[in-house]
Amino acid sequence: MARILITSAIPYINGIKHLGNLVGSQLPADLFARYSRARGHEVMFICATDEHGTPAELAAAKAGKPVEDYCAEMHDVQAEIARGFRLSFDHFGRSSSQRNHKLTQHFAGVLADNGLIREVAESQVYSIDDGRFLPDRYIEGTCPNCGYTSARGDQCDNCTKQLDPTDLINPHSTVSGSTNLEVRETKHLYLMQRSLRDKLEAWIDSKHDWPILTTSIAKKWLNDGDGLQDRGITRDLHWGIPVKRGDQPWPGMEGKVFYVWFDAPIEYIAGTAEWADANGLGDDAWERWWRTDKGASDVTYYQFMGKDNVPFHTLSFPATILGSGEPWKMVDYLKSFNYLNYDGGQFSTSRGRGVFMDQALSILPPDYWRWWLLSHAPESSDAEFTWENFQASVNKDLADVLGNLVSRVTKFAKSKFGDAIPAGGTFGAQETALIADLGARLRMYETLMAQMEVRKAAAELRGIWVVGNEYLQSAAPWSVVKTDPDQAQAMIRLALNLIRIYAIVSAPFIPDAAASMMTALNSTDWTWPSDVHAAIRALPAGHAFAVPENLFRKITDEERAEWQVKFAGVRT
Ligand code: B3M
Ligand code: ZN
Repeated sequence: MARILITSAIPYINGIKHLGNLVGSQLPADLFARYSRARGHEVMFICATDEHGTPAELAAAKAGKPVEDYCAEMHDVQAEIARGFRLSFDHFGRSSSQRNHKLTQHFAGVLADNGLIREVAESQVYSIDDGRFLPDRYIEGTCPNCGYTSARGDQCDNCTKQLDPTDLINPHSTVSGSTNLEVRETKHLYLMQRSLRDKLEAWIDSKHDWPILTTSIAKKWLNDGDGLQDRGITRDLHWGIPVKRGDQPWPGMEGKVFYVWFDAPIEYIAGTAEWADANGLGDDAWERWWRTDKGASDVTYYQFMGKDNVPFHTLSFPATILGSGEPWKMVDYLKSFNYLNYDGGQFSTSRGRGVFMDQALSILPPDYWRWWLLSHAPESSDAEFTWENFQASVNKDLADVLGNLVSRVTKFAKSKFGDAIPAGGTFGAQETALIADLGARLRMYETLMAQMEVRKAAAELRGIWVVGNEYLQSAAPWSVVKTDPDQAQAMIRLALNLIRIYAIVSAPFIPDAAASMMTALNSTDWTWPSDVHAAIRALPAGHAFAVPENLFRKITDEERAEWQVKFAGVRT
């Protein structure tokens, strides 16, 4: 039994995420957490909402709510949707927690003590009428590059050029619309990442087994000309973690907060402390996952995220940890994902294009989405959601292959042999061959799951379902029962046990269907079928079972057409 720490990138608080966000971090992390638990490992699976920065403040202002209230409400909304998708976090924390305040201020303090923080004087746009600086999305104006009139302070959405607020022509405040702006000097703290470059490189180079996507992004930012810059870790904002040096005030930094990307990854640690607090446990309970001097040296730590988050997790966050000089657990394996596109374009939060998590659950149960998303995870390249593909996968894989096997076997068994597993006959050549095939496929499935090869593992699982169907097709107990009822009983005994094995191994992908299958089989024994010979005989003759409700329904062509229109958003 190993100890496995798993974190998913923490979703921004400002709105409900779409399916592309889900499949890029939280869902595959959940798959791996469920699988690891099923194999008997001790798992700590942490996620949280990312509550700071300009997106949170602006979304709250748009909703007409104080930012604290907005974040508290949206946290509950996201937590509820996560439960709806059966995401099995041990804790879903909040980056605005007191735990994160304390830890973030602690890290800034030790980094300063270690000489890794410097103060930089900068020019920033200040709004006289609003009485505040206007960073990032707080300012809009005309793009100096393309003339687009709604370019933001950090980027032009039209031509994608990265901008500085001071670059904008005719700028105005997005808070008040005021054009009464001036450039003022302000001071910020910078983390001196450059001086940690060699340490970071050595650390990245020691990760021989990382996916190419992860390593190539890390290396690009490490080596590209101006890749590894010292980085501003403070902002002139109201909402956020106040800049302090440990628990001491930081002279000259009054009224400033830490930059959202400085505190967000620290929330992985703080979220585990929140978990301990929520369960009435002491500090040692979370420190044994995070402090290598307190038991975490035997933890293996896995992170899951979309590719756009990789630089922050391979360079910035490790710079914080390495720079602290303290014995914190660092990531062992970083699984990153490409993008999921939507029906010939991109998912777009601002244009409402694509399927969002709440909408998905309003039309179909979570297993349907989990199966499609995981079996099409954007691993080696970007992937695309189309309604045709979704309909085909659900109807074929789930309804025809798995669902049909379960309903056919249980209904036939009940009608011919009653409510208990029949006792007649013995396994013959066909059964022996199936058991051998199943064993080999299960070992392959385990290997792929351990390697987090999500798509390939899904394909192998589908293969495991298919061999059961092929067996039934050729063994044909429904015909054999007429000539050799004992042999038909042996086949059905095997098939009912096969359903239990399918429930256990499928549960990481489709937990609800797996639970229904186990309930129908009247079993609570979720022991992993490492020994297929034993597992195929686990439910003995005489064991009662029931016919479950239909596990999966098919998606009709009419539904597909209707949803295609409904989720198209406003195309431009
Ligand atoms: N909230 C970005 C995102 O949701 C950011 C991730 C933080 S991980 C520490 O994609
Ligand atoms: Zn532009």
